[in-house]
Amino acid sequence: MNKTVSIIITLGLIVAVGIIFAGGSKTNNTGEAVQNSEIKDGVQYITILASGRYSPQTSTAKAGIPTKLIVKTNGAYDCSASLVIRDVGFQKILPQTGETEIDIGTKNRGETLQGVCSMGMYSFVINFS
Ligand SMILES: [Cu+2]
Repeated sequence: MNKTVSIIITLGLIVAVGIIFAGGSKTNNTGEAVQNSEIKDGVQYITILASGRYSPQTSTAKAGIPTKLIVKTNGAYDCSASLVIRDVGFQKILPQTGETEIDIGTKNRGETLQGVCSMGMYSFVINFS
C-alpha cells in the first residue's frame, strides 16, 4: 500500500516536472510563442510587437539572408512606440496602430540586433545564428 502511494507521488512529480520543462521550451518567460520569423521569397521577416514593451524580448533568426523587421503596434500610447535601432540608424515614432517595416540587411552568424525605446526602458534583441 505504501509502495503504491509512493509510486503515484513519484509519477505525479515526473509529470509535473515534464510539464514545466515542456512549457519552458515552447514559450519564453512571458508565455508567448517565440516563433516569430518566416522566410518569404528569400527574405526573412521577423515580427516584434511594441505594446508597453517589446515582445518577444529575445528572438532568434537566421544569418546570411536579407532580413526585414516588422514592428507591429496596436494602440500603442506608451514610449515603446518610440523606437531606436542604432545598428541600422533607425529612429522613429511608430504609428499608434499599424506595421512598420525596417530593412536590417543581412546579418552574419553571431551578430545581434538590438532595439530600444527612446528612453531606454524597453528593449528587444534578435540573435542571428
Ligand atoms: Cu521608454
